[in-house]
Amino acid sequence: MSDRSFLPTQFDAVIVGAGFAGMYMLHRLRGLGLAAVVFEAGGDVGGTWYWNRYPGARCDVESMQYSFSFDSELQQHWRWSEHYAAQPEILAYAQHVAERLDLRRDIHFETRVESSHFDERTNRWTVRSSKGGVVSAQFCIMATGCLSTAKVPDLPGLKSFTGQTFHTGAWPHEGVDFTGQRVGVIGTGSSGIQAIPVIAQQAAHLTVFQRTPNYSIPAQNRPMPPEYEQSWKAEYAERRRQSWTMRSGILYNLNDKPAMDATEDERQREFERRWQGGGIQFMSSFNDLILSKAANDTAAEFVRAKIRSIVRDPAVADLLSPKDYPIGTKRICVDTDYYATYNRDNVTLVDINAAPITAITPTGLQAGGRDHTLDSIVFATGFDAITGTLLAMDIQGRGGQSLRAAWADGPRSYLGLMVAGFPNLFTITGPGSPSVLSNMLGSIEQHVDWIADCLGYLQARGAASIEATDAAQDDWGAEVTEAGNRTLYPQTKSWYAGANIAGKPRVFMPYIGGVPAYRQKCAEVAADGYTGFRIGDGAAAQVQPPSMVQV
Ligand code: N01
Repeated sequence: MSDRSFLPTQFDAVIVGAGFAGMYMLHRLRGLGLAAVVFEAGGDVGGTWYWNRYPGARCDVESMQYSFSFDSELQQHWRWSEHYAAQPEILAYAQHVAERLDLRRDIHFETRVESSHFDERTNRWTVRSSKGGVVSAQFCIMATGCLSTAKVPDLPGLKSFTGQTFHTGAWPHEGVDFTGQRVGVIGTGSSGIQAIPVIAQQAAHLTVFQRTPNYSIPAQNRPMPPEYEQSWKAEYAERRRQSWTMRSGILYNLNDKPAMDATEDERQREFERRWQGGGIQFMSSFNDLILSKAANDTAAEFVRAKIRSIVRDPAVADLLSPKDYPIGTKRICVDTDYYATYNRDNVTLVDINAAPITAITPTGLQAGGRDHTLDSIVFATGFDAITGTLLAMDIQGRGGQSLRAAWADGPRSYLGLMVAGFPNLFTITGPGSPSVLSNMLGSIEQHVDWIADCLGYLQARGAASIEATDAAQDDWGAEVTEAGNRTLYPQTKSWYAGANIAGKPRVFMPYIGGVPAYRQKCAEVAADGYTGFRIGDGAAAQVQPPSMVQV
């Protein structure tokens, strides 16, 4: 057996990240006979599901759809225990896939990529890892995820806290026992909303520090009904195809009627039906909820009325009710018992919009001049989304231009797949693709398949490089912006637009034109010989390594 701590320096491709994207990419590249290596910062496969182990972590896309479709045997034999799978089960699924496809032998764990530089003479990328290793590869494929750089606010006194602090996106693997503790949770996005009800059951007292209330729909989670599982398995291929015709890439029943065409009674009945059905399909109650403010207001008011009916203290219900942004324009949350948790005697809600946190103290925190004594603080404060992880690396393309400089005014890309000036560098679910507005697993598969087909094409042609043209990138950027502007999304300060990170350019990053339009565009580009890309002929030079280097 070869020593796994030493690698030859030459590869056809380096893949950064061993979440679902990196795993499937590796599988596809092997199928093309390409030599590929994966670098992964974590200790195992799973990406998001490796890191986000906070109590209550669960997917908001139903299990039957949040899974790989490329392996028919796998989707037939794998059994999900719940309608919405919890994090341990999704991680177990990722591990099962790694074993089934024998992926781990080409993955180097606990190895963070620090830099990746393009050499124009050789058309190759030189990739350096945190362990000091250097490899060279013709292609560099970023499978780094959209929500992988956790963000802890830079609050004064943070280091002075004598209790424990946690971030939901980097949760200790051994778990945390909050029994008997006074716990503070800062943040009420999807992660906070899932964690709060579970922590409240364990902690002596839970104080939730809320800056912006969020709209949340009950998951109505349940054990997987066997007949539902069977119905999917009987028609998996066809249902997957149908899901690609849906804007979100998720198959569910979209009501094709505008909200304002319905009577008040019809609207209430439809919203109620969706609320009882649970989950993000609430936003498909009518076809214009993200397009028309009047339509959106009716859905938002329905949720506010639900909050008032669940939360006993009217003042708390009012604080929990979002009022100043349209529903769905921050990622809609999906919960189990979130609002009802505020009826518990051991839960307090603090409005840090009115009374901001001014400092973390040795014994807790100060908000609005008041001291809150805490044993543990949980930061559910989100991520530097979509671009954060890419920009944390030192990526340099043609002429030594850094990605940070190229994206100084916001990310620019062609189809979210490639960036002009960065030949042979691919991003899986990058900015400008449907990514976080879609079923991530479906979008990952589509990107990986597109990239693999593209590399197969280049291989057959003996090409050395592929690069997005400036013109194609500009046109696509305009399309992404226009698609965003046709919706209510840009009206809201959200992580979709970088608004949660100080100094980040305010650009609506994902493509909201829908999965069908996007898939069609990608397919047409490929079928037409990769229009909008410049292909450089002549084989990539093989630069001989000085020796084997440690990675
Ligand atoms: O992060 P978020 P998240 N002081 O950015 C608050 C996916 N996901 O980890 O809105 C005080 O949404 C911030 O307040 P505000 C999903 O795509 C999916 O919860 O900026 N508060 C907000 O309340 C999701 O959207 C699933 O005013 C501060 C919260 O922290 C994405 O991940 C589960 C603050 C951050 O919310 C991110 O969700 C979990 C500060 N300095 C996550 N900084 C499912 O599949 C931030 N906040 C169900």
